[in-house]
Amino acid sequence: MKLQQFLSKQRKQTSAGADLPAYEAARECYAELGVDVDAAVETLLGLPISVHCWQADDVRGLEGREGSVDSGGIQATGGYPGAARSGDDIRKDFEQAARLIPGALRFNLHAMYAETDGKLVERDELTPEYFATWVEWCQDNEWGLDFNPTCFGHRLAAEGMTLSHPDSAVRQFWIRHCIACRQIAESFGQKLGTATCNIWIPDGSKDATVDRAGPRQRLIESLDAVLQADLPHVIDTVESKLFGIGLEDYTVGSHEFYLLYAASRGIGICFDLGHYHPTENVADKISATVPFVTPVLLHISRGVRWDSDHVPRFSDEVRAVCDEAVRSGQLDDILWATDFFDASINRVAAWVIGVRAVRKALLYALLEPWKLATEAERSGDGAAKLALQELRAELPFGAVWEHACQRADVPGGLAWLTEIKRYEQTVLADRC
Ligand code: RNT
Ligand code: ZN
Repeated sequence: MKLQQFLSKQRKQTSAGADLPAYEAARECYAELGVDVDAAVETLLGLPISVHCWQADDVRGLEGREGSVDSGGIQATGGYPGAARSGDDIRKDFEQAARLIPGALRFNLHAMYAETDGKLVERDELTPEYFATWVEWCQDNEWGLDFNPTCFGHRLAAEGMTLSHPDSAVRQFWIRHCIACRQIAESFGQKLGTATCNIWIPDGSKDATVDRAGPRQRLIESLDAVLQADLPHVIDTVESKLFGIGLEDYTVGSHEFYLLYAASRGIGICFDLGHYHPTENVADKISATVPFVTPVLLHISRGVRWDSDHVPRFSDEVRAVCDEAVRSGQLDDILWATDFFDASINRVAAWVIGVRAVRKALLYALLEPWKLATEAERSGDGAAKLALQELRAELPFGAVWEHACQRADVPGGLAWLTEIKRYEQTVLADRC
């Protein structure tokens, strides 16, 4: 069968809503294992995922810079046509993506997406007014809005140092920028609930670093200065990284550094799935962290070799993170966000695939026969526990996912891809 034929058949199936008996059967099947499917779907659709704006335009931002941003190893590769060229394009693209993603959403902006009407505004002079259109748009769509200082892609970040820079004038610039960003996040929070303000910096060095303590000491002082004001609507988080291209030997904001900084200052931590050793288990960090540091903000991404930002999939790793988050019983202390960029495929589709994969993995976790498995584990029946984990792959998960999509009024199966193709032909094709 040709792909086109398959897609049109998919569309018919979905609009007919013919999956109800399948859902009923799935509900019974899970109920036998002690899982309440209706409750799982309810929880699933209520958990907000904060979707990053920077997938739409290959992390270019709206400051009028040429080319993509590569400082700190952030580099989108690929030349697929149709990248967003303006705030309006990004909004339009995300509206299309959101129509195809089930469940509650938030939007996540970087400071370099300020809309200044052509005026040059330095990053340390940004104020909430430059984000007014974003705020109104989120209000209209009932999405929350999150924020990030942009400490890369700037002449004062060109040496690979920002908040830990040895030159106090450079450091002060980035401190002022981060303070401005917290104020902007506070203004978002006042209008839309709360807003995360997540700090990631590219600081590090390429080779044979001899002063590892100095930059870290300076980073502590800078962060303390940034966090001085008490802003009730801001959720502050700090994000570590293992290395960046050109910063292979040393990262100032390493995992240990930020985890301990967050614990000592009572702020949150951000775990980005692409920022650890390839065999390091991010899922295991959740239960080790939440007793001490909350919230845990998760940047769902997919590391492939040296790139930390491929489109997430319904992978073992993402499923394990979702499993651990659900098992922790502390979903209120865990915040979901995405962070990836792929310029080699349709960018709106990349958003849809990545965010749907996270939502799917969350559903998979919420449907785990966890009570039975813990019972087996506690009674020392390791074989039963293992068998139950294996059984998960045989359960009628697809029927529940299809139902969740219908509940959220978005297409199931591959039917969403038809919408993307239509959008590509009618909107993206006109962009150059
Ligand atoms: C960078 C971090 C950060 C983001 C960027 C844009 O490696 O993951 O979270 O701000 O990806
Ligand atoms: Zn990230």
